[in-house]
This record gives sequence, structure tokens and C-alpha cells, in this order.
Amino acid sequence: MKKYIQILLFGTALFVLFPFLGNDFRNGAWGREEAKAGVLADSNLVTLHGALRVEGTGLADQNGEPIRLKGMSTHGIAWFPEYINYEAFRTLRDDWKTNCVRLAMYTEEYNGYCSGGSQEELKALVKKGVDLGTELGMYVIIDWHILSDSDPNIHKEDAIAFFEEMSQYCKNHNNVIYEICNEPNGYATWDSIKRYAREVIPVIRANDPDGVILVGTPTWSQEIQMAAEDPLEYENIMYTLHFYAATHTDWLRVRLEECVQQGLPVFVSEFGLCDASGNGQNDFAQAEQWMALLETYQVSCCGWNLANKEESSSVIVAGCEKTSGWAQEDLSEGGQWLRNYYRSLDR
Ligand code: IDC
Repeated sequence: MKKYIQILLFGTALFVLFPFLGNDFRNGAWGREEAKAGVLADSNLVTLHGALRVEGTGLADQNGEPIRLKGMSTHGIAWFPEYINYEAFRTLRDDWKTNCVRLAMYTEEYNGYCSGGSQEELKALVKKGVDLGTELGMYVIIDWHILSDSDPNIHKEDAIAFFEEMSQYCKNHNNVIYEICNEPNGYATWDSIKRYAREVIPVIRANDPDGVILVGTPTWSQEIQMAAEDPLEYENIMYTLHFYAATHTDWLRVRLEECVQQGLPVFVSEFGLCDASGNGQNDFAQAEQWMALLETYQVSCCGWNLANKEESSSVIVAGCEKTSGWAQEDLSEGGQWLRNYYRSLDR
């Protein structure tokens, strides 16, 4: 009997308090079951915006309205698989106000896909990330994260098989974007990247004809002017520019602006506030200039990285074991800045 009275009192309190509860509680902070049951249907961005396509220099939604993706990139998913979880993505959606997650899968570094990592486990993790994004109404980028393997042609056969399987899996999802090579560098020329792209893109397109595809550019995805001069002949393609605010300054911003003004579709699929090593001091003054430029041209972007590694680009402080629901003090200096920035866009 006592129990029923308690339940009754609790119910009445909830009813009375409901109008005063925060937006987060009313709109976002429900449990997984309510989310699944469709209580969150109106907050499901992917239902609202549907499949995206490249329009001008940016992205448009299913109604032809411009949409800007903004979000976080994971660190390498083989290093930090624990952040591919429902609550983590939900925190990024509801607390950070982001609409996109990039799944970075290294090909070479630390148990990379082509250097001894379990390909089956990594593919399962990517699919899990895609499914979580679908469930939560977030766009997901599948990133073939080449780095020390400078030229994407080095692992071209693996890339073809990987994207064949992923595009088969994702063809009925309208929230997936394919990034076919993170950062070509060293001797990888624009010609060799184009050669690679011409083999990988048709494989994806055969399964998922309308999927947006991101193509990396030479010198760690900085030479977008080469793509502007000599673009690929496919529709629905964007070229990536990456910056780290403490290293890349005016000269790279000028390049971005010039290329966008020439009509090049650009996606900043990775950026950092610190230097290009992923560590060192953050440069918030430069970061502000970058963000102002990205906003001017509505360039979509993903911050590096969702992990608790001891480096300034990790947004969670080293030693914090929480894999979701981070409080202010769980976030690094850069993490707090990024969260505040994304929240400030939610207007
Ligand atoms: C860095 C990680 C670091 C890791 C290293 C591996 O932050 O923990 O040890 O890779 O070599 C990039 C790359 C991205 C880098 C990042 C920072 O896309 O993989 O991550 N960066 O160096 N391009 C420019 C900077």
C-alpha cells in the first residue's frame, strides 16, 4: 500500500513539475525505450532532413534547404572503441548540440584495418556507429583513416572491399557519408588520389547511388586548390580541408575562401584547436577566426577527437573513465571550448 502512495505522490509531483523541467529533460533526456518508441520523433533530425546532397559549395537536405553538419570525430575506433555507444552519441546530440559523428578507422596505426587489426571487429564497430546514428537521428561519416600510409592506393584493394560492404549495409540509411581517404600526404599526388577515387567511388555508387562522398586532398588534406583546378567528374562529391588552429592560419583560410568562392564543395571533416601533432597549446584566437569563416560559408565540420588520451586534442580529460554524460570538469580545455561553440550555434 505504502508503495502505491509513493508512486501516486511521485506521479503527481512529475505532473505539477513538468512545465518547469528543463528542455533537455523534455526533449532529449529520455531513456532509450522512449526514444525507440518514437517519443523523440520530432527531434529526429534525420527524419526531418533526410538524405543530403551536395548543392553549390555545401549540403542541402531532402527539401533543398541548406544544412550544415557539425560534430565530433572519434579517435581511432580500434584505440577507443568504448565511445561508440548510445549514451555517448546522445550526449553529443543533446548536450553538445551536434548533428554528426565521424567514425575514424585507421588503416595503418595501432591495430589498423590493414595492419593486423581485426577487420571483422572493426566493421562491426563501424556498423554499430551507423546504427546508433540512425537511431538517434545523427549523420555519420565513415572515415577510411589513412595517415602514415601516405597514398590511398597502398591499401586500395582493402578499401574497395570495405566500401563495397559498407555501402551495401548503408544503402537504406539516409544518414551516411563516405570519406574515402582521410589525409593523403608525402608523395601522394592529386593524380594518384583521383585514380584511387575513380576506383572506389563507383563501388560505393553501385550500392548507394546518392550517398555523399568526401575525398581527401594532398598534403594532409590541405591542397583543395588542386581539386578546384581539376575536380572529379562525379556528382555529390565534396573535398576535405583539415586544419589545426595552432599550425594552420591565414594562408589556409585564404585558400579555403578562394576555393569556396570558385564553387568548390568543401567539408572540414577534421579540425583541431591545438597544433598539427594533436597536442600542445590550443590557439583559441585562431580557432575563432576559423569558426567565423566556416560559419560565413556554412562549411560543415568535425572536431578531433572524442577520447581521453593524454593530448590536448582529446576532448575528455585523461583519467576520466566516463564514456558519456561528461560534466564540464570531465572535458579538456579544448573539449569545453568545442562544446560551448557547438551549443552557441543552436539558435
Ligand atoms: C593523431 C592522434 C594521436 C595519434 C596519432 C597517430 O591525435 O593520438 O598518436 O594521430 O599518428 C591528423 C590526423 C589524425 C591525427 C591528428 C593529430 O588525421 O589522425 O591524430 N592530425 O596529429 N591530421 C592532422 C593532425
